[in-house]
Amino acid sequence: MASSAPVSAQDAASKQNFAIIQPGATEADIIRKAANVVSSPRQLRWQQLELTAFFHVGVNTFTNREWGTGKEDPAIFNPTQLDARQWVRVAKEAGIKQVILTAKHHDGFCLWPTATTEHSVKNSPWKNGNGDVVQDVAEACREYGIGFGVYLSPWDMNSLVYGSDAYNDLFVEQLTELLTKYGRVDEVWFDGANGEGPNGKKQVYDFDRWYRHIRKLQPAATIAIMGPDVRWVGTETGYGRETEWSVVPADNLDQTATAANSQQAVAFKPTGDMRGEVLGSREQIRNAKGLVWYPAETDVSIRPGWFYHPAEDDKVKSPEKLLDIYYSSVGRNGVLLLNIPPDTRGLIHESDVKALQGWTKLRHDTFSKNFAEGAKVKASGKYKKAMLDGKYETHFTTKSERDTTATIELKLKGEHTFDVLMLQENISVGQRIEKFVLEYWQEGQWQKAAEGTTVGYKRLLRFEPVTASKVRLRIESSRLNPTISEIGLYKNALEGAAYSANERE
Ligand code: FUL
Repeated sequence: MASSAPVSAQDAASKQNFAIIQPGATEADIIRKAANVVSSPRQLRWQQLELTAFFHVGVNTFTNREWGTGKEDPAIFNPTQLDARQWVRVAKEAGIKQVILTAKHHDGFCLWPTATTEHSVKNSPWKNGNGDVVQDVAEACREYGIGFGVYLSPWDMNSLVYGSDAYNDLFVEQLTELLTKYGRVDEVWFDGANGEGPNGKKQVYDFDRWYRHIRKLQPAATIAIMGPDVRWVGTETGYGRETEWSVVPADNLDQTATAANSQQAVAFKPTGDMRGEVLGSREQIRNAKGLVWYPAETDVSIRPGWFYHPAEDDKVKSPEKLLDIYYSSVGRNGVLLLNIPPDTRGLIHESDVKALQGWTKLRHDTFSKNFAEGAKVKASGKYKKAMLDGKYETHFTTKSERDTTATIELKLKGEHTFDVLMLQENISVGQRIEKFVLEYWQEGQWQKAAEGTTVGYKRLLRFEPVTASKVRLRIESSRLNPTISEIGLYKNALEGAAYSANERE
């Protein structure tokens, strides 16, 4: 008996992570197209990581600054006990699945012995100039079985060719080194800063060329932020949007690349304001010329700054704050990118380790028991059991595409107290749900526990604790037949955490 709704081979082949809207398309056509845009395989892999980390380290660690000048003496980079295995182990123990190292920040200092400049670890006393932080981190990631990514700042305050075509060539050489010498690279992270170089000139970045180069050398890597695969959530607070669509308008889709029908091609360049309150509502896609799957990454630092500063040792975010951030990033259809900056010893500081351990315990204590497990499911649709089979790839859906609402009733195994709802849509089919309500049965009637708008890859909602043996999820609005891959009910390990924080600014 089939207990799942697999995506048929034909469906899978015809589904893409973009759609072109022809002039004259009706609103209904556009909504249907939006509901059928899906994540690319590399985007799906990335989304399923849920937790990723940044390691910001470099000359700023030693000058106690957030941004350097490009004039630093490489000799100041001199960690006494640098141990990348400790960084990766600490991250892995916190449930982090991929890390991104600042191979070069805006100051231009390279953490690997590059042939492109003298401004690198090869001219620092650390390991007598024979050290390579990129290699150390890449190897530790392989050893611990987690993903590895690089941050390479386009802005370079040190390079004398910055502001000329030669800089674009130099940047390609730096990418070549990073993407060919260290094994598999899973993410390349470009931020948007574009300041002046040493000669006062600004650079016109040749992003198209860089993207093509990355696709050629590491086709599975996601290109984030100033890149086509992953979007900045619009704030550095760790708080995503309550309504977060992964399908957003893109009016600059390259029609030629798209016509070639190749997922390898980079068919669009990110533009537009990423800070808006909602980015992919019906109103926003109504006049779009194209649509793309462009999911949100939520970056935040565990400390006030991105780099290590001793004065911030007692300002590390608490386990409770990190839990709130977890609900508001991973729980809002995003991937969390949590920065954990190594200190001047070259170690993750004890304060950060302690906070991460506390956070991990809170998540474990909350999510290890799903009160929906083993429930009897009543729903007007197909593959009801798929919602509780622990497999993301299988999902419940309604009987036909026209059924854009659904009621899913769960008779729990006994009475339980819970205050967290977890929902997942199958994003290999598309993101569709627009409005849902969770109700529980008490005193002979249905009472509202929580309500929400979008779901996407994962939605976590907190509410005042309720005690019940019967709940129902009503999907009130969806762009096409909705899917639910998994459903969960949990009791928050943190008392009094039943609030929905909104601290985007
Ligand atoms: C920003 C940079 O300017 C910060 O220093 C930091 O690297 C952050 C993640 O991206 O644009």
